[in-house]
Amino acid sequence: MKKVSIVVPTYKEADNIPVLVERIEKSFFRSSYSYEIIFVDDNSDDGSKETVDMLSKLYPVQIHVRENVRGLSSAVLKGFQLATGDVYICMDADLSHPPEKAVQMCDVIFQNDADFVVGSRNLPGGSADSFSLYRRLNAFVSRVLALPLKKISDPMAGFFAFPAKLYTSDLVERLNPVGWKIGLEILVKMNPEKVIELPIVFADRMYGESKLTLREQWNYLLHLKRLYCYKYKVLARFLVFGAVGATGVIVDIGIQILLIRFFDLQFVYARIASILCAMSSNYMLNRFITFEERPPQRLITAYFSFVAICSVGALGNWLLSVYLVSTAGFHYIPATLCGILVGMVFNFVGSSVFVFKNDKLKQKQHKEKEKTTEVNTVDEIL
Ligand SMILES: Nc1nc2c(ncn2[C@@H]2O[C@H](COP(=O)(O)OP(=O)(O)OP(=O)(O)O)[C@@H](O)[C@H]2O)c(=O)[nH]1
Ligand SMILES: [Mg+2]
Repeated sequence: MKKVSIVVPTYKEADNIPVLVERIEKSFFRSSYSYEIIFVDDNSDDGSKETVDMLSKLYPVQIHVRENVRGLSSAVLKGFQLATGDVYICMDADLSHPPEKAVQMCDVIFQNDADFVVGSRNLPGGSADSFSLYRRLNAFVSRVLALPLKKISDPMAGFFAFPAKLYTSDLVERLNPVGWKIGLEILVKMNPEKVIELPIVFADRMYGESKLTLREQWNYLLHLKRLYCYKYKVLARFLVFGAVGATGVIVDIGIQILLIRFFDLQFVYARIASILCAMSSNYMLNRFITFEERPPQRLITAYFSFVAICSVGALGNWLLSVYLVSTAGFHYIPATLCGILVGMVFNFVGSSVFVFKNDKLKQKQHKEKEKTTEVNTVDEIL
């Protein structure tokens, strides 16, 4: 008999736990699978542990309470680490994911040889009708942004299953999630051959509060950036670097207008100030977005090397465009574009090599630190 491990991350879900266990038991009782449920709880202290301990006398359930770590993704990974089944399933505790679908997901894995099964809200037969307009719009934009990573209808899904044998130690090494979308992370990094989606009707949570916060939305963007850099490597990072550069142009022009119009500063000085502001904002954005997983050790030194590199890049940009116009007979617009491109490549390479160094050991340490300080819940953010 095949065994299924159902991993459920929980934070303050004591009221939902008994209902969830009952519904899983009921559907698996009629199936040809045995199961275990592993709750990974981040010290909710709301009776969840006592509830599961009591239920464990009747059902194959256990709870692992983490005292000092917080975070949905790392909780799910902890659950997979403890799992002993042939198939791993991840689902929410709040009954948004119909527990009855779990059996069907296993059937699809065993009978259709699927490598990954996703419970999708966006297929015919599935839905998330109870979502507010804001959440629907949010889900739509998030979905479109994730499309180039994996072509599935619901890349945001938190209800998914895969055969345990695909969860290799090599995969675990490469997982580095920020925020909530652990399913997408595993999908991109496992890169399973046969992905099958099943429609699910997503229900509003029954009890308890949502932990979806603005911070999570930001984490999602950061997560996408990481996955794009994982999949498309240097090209993705270069595009992010370019986007940061474009914001620098806006800062440069904006500050210049401000200083000249409202502070009556002479153009020469306004120019110095606005260029410095743009360089500083570029540095910060690159530090916290483009190269966010490679924080430099010495912030001030890194800042000055960034400014130095960008200054050389700007000089190169100027020299090349002037040369193209005066000597090579280019029109000034293509000449300027060539100058910008070459300057940007120079800045990017210089920043990657000298400012935000790709030191594997330090990145590993940073990743470990991130795992233990992950914050996801609303009460810690407010
Ligand atoms: N272990 C752990 N579980 C968490 C944490 N935050 C949320 N969860 C659980 O992860 C699952 C999804 O969280 P939800 O709050 O339901 O998030 P959501 O589904 O996006 O939002 P709503 O359904 O509107 O509440 C639930 O089972 C939560 O209890 C956390 O920090 N640690
Ligand atoms: Mg939920």
